Amino acid sequence: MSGTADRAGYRMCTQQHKDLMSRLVVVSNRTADPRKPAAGGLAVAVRESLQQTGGLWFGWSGKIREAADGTQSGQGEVHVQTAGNVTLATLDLSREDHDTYYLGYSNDVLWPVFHYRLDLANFDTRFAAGYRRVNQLFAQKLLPLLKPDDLIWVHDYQLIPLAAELRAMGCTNRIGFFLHIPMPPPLIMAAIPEHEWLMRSLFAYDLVGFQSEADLTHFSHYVESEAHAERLSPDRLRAFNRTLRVGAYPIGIDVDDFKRLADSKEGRDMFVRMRDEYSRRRLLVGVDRLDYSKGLPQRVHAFRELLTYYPENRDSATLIQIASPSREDVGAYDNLRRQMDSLCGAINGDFGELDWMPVRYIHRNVARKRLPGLFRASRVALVTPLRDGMNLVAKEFIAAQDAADPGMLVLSRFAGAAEQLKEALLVNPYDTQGTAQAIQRALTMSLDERINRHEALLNRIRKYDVHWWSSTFLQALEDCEPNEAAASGTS
Ligand code: ADQ
Repeated sequence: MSGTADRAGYRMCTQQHKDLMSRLVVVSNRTADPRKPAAGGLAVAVRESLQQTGGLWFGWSGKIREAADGTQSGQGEVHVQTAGNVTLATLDLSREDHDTYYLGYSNDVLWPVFHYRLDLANFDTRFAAGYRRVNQLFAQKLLPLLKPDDLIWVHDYQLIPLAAELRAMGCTNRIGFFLHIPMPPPLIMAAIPEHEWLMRSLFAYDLVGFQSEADLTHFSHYVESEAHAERLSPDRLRAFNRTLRVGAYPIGIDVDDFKRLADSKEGRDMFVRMRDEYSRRRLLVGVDRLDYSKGLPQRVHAFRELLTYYPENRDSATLIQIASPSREDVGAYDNLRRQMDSLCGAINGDFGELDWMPVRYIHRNVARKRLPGLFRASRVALVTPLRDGMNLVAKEFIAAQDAADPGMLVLSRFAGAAEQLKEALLVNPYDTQGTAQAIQRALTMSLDERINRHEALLNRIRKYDVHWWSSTFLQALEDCEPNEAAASGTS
């Protein structure tokens, strides 16, 4: 990873970043009030970076504005709100834009393809038009709010063409982009009818960051083979008359913050409740959004194999699988929900006893403050996505453990986190028997081995935490030379 910066380097970056004169402008599909406790890694990192410099956070309000006459006129007004030294600027979307940009292109084209699921993609041409229209709308509404030396940080797949749209309107600011989800190999990317436009759009940024070295390699291969990009140095590519800096910046968590949550009264109460409730059992845990990228059916199959081939786990091993509802208005998610209901029902029917249910499947949101106690009470975490940009649950599980008696992480080799978390038990989630063997190994691992592995994992997630991630990315963006062709755009 380009995480070559060591702890000293990280401190220097943070210090330099605090001294920045530039204002930070963050753009993401959704925003959040930075004064409220943040739920995920992105919100934590963005909140902290914004609070250091003061800044602007721009995105969709989450609201759909229906125009009385059915036209597009319901959208476009920017709502500005101040939250401490951060300004939140949001806009509503029309029904048509929401359905094509968000449900359509973002969630029914880019999400499946970037997670290698061509079979689930729906290449409807109206979606691409809506996606471009909303990125143009974002650019139009953002431009008047910008100051000349603002540093702009754009997040994720919903906003790939935003810099190209801004450049076309004359914006010359430094603009960075971070992709939170995987970058697929060139031939998978090439299945998207608009792939050339999308990848060319990325060259309107000054810096593009990926979660892993594998993602960075896929992007480099794509632009070298499809766009004849020239590699100027390990982190600089030239194509479309632009020089782009690229790097792998694996996102982390705020380890101390998560540990504090584990040690809070609620965290401890939850731990004691779970430990007492399952004192005769061995607890396994999975926490995910209910998404087909997370490999949930394969995980339940692997757990079934565990009970079949290692019968000593019957009447003992219990899997708590929390799967929060997600994108329920996209068809593929409905199928997954039905599949999970049936798989979990079958395993409980086939193996359950009057006083033991092998799987407790919870299809609801669980409050974040309850997670650390649940993680600490669990002997094993199953983080087995079929593809994942990073996966923060893997890191949260490590942070929540008791270092004197830690639980073990079973981690998919296809999660971005696997590049960093080598001391976890890495599995191929498609190989359900192999995964069952790894789970058995985790359940029977000696205390010494668990302690050693956990120590190495904890050190790594501490070194490359969320503060390292944001400060290293922003420092690299600051260091980018103003691009001679910045205003010419690439679209
Ligand atoms: P997500 O796909 O949402 O994020 P992930 O990184 O696992 O995936 O989780 C984000 C946060 O949501 C974590 O803090 C986790 O605790 C929380 N969470 C997940 N499921 C939950 C549940 N059922 N109940 C309560 N909380 C839950 C995208 C990419 C990832 C990447 C992140 C950050 O898909 O690969 O790691 O962005 O870049």
